[in-house]
Amino acid sequence: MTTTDRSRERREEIEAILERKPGVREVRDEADRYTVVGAAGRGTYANWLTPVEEHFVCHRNAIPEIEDDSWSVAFSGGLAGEASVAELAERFPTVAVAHTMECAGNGRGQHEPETGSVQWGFEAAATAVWTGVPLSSVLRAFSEELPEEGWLTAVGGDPDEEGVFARSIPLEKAVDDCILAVGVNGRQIPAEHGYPVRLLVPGWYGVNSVKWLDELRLADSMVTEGSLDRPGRHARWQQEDYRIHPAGEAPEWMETIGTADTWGQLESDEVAHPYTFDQNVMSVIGTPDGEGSIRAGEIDVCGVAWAGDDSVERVEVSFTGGDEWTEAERFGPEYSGAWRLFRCSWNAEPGTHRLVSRATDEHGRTQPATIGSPEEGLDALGSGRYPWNEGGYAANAYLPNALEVRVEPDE
Ligand SMILES: Nc1nc2c(c(=O)[nH]1)N[C@H]1C(S)=C(S)[C@@H](COP(=O)(O)O)O[C@H]1N2
Ligand SMILES: [Mo]
Repeated sequence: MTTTDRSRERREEIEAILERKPGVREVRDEADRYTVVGAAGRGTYANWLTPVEEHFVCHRNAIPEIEDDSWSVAFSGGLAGEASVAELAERFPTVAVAHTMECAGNGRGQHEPETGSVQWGFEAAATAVWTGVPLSSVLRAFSEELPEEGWLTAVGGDPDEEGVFARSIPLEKAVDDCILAVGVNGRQIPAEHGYPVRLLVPGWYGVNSVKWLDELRLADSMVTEGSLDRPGRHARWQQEDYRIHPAGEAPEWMETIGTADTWGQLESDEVAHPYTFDQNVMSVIGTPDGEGSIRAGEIDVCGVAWAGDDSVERVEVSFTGGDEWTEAERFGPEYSGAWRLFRCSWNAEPGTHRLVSRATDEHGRTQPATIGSPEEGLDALGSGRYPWNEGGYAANAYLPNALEVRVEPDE
């Protein structure tokens, strides 16, 4: 397929998604390589549950045409066998997990100078309830004996021009809380979200939750070139893309790492170029939404905050662009891997105000105010800035997410 054909196909796919999902809008992708739509407005972040119509979509290849649940998942490496989706659903218990899906490129559009690819602001985040079967039960059933440690590689069924879409996660995470999902928010997973089955990795960046799951492989190491029994490239999406590295530095390929925690990797010397696994602490204000103006008086400022599989310990809101802070109250559902709602009351006086939120996770890590410069490299973290990185990954600075609110006198 030529680049123009691929480009036309992508445009058609995006148009069709926009028709099905009124709550999203297209996001700028410089290279036109991804199918990407994001939440259309801030209102999404004033609710705990994101309707599928407002849930962002992100993938690289065309949606594979899959007819029904006779689609099967193959097990390989330290696993053996094959199971159709219908069989999986019948054989294993049905469970549900709440998960905040966040693209590792969320906030990429806030890097200055600009990095390539999809220019997300904060709209590549959404929370849904995914239903399916526990991955731990499946792995136990399709292995002779599960080892204590290892890596599970998930391969997507989407045709990739140069190889496969494959991602590896530590076995420890796989058996802890991952599921093979067949449903979302009470209905069958729509095609663009991975029908008929996807891996769902609660609290980790979206890229780990492989859609249109085709194969699960258990091995001692994460995927490297030549480690799958398939033609083409295997390791691009694990070892090259989705790595946090300074401009001009090629990420070092690794077989295994000690800590998967993304922020932990950034802080330690073990991994020079962190992998994007669990999500960094983040928050977004949902209401007021900055559209139009509001009447002066006492109002509730409401939003969501998350920290991957860690919990959110504190949320603060500033009505003065970050000069003074008020502690917000966390409320609503509390699930590991999903965001929490926050609110605080604001006595809005006439004028224009800059509202911003910042969250702190259970390890005491607070969202930095800004993203650093390319020259600072990953050391920016030491001076309290989120590291500008060439792929624009895992950014969680709070000032770029500030919103302006116009308040009219209340007559
Ligand atoms: N097979 C496959 N799975 C994939 C992708 C892909 O390109 N192919 N994109 C990943 C990325 S980058 C993200 S952010 C999430 C987005 O999931 P969603 O479209 O359901 O929101 O899917 C992930 N799973
Ligand atoms: Mo993504």
